[in-house]
Amino acid sequence: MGPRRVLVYGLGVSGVAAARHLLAEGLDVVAADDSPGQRQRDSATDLGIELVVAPDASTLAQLASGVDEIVVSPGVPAGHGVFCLGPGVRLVGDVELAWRRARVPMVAVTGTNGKTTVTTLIVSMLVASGLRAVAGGNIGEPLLDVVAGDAEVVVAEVSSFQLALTDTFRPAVAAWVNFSEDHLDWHASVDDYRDAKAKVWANSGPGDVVVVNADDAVVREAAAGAAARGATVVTFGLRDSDYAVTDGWLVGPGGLRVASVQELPRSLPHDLVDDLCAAAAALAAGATAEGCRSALGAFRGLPHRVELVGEARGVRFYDDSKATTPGAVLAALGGFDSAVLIAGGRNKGLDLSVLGTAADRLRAVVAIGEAAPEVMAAFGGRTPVVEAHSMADAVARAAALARPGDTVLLSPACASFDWYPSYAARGDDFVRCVRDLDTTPVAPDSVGR
Ligand code: UMA
Repeated sequence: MGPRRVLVYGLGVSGVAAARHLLAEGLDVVAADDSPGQRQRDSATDLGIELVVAPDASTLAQLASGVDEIVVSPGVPAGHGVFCLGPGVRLVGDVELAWRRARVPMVAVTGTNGKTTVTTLIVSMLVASGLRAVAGGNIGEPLLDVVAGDAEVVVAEVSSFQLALTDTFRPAVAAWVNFSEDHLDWHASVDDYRDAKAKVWANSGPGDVVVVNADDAVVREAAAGAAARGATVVTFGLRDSDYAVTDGWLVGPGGLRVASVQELPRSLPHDLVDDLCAAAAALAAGATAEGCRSALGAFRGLPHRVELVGEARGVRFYDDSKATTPGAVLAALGGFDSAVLIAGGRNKGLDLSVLGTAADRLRAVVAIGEAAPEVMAAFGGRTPVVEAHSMADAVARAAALARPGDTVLLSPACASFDWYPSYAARGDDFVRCVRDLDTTPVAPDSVGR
């Protein structure tokens, strides 16, 4: 018998979905939220459930003692009181709840960078192969809603926050795109973050496929456990992997030609790695090589991810506002020989000094936002660095520093919340400022090249 009364902590997108599904199953649901806005209050009213606002420790303990399980929203951080209630309290996340209800094969994708792109590609590859595939999870649509739909294959983008609260989650195919430091404002340590990610393979065994970045030591090491339990390991990477680039082709096991690099609208190094990962996962989940090829040929990238947004006097401007970690910035810079980097914002507790390792690819750096001093220190002496106090100022300074043939790249390594409500708003502002420079509009078929 499942639990009869459940507390849903956090009434955002995933909390509302969890409450709705549990109510429909006949459970008693109560919600708690530390800072509910009108939307959360309206949701509670619509659902007909009690909403407890910002419970203190004793109210929370009392609430917990009256429920069988607590559904914790992914945004509730590791240090929150809900994680200190003691061993008698069962905590669960929405991904685990969705998994318990899933009736069709599931593909999971995790990683520090690129997981939304890979998830999107896998769905397109499966759909182009004639399968009804639907994406859910961190990408936006609550996974509980997706598993309740009519998909033949569910492709779940899963974050470390979501994985931390899984237990029996066992996707048939699970890809771990890459690992680098992130979310240290949520996780207690980088080891805690890695351990949460590794839960994507915690239950993988015979019959399951784990898709492994061959060039990432952390990912490789975690895969060893899954391999020892009998899971099939499939590797991807630019070279020396089951899926790799050979003679200008994306090639799979047995010389399977998936797509020619020339026919891809995007072919920066990190694009190709994402493509290889997606093809490996999609083929393991029932896609055809032709389906993969057609999806890759049509994929022009997602907004704010190394997106070409303008050109002026021989300088190309790229919006990579989604890059909120140094790892993402280094991956993006790997595609350019000479760039002016605009970086900074609100640091998520990460070590920004590693940005300095890309100094030889950089003409100059424009530091922005709260983390500007850390960005400046990362390049101290090795690269010219200036500070800008608005996006317009940053774009104007970057344009002045760039020479014909250079790239200006907004790739902040930080969250946007010091200046903007979201990374998307930051990217949109960058694009506006670039357009104000009187740049040449970019033809769609040149995006991301
Ligand atoms: N809340 C509390 N206490 C807290 C923190 C939050 O009560 O300590 C409440 C907030 O007041 C709010 C609610 O919880 O009412 C918000 O819940 P949430 O932050 O868990 O977010 P959801 O709206 O449920 O959205 C979540 C994911 N959000 C996070 O992981 C932070 C969404 O990923 C996901 O798309 C959605 O579920 C559907 O599955 C977003 C994200 O930023 C896009 N993900 C991170 C990323 O990609 O880097 C991991």
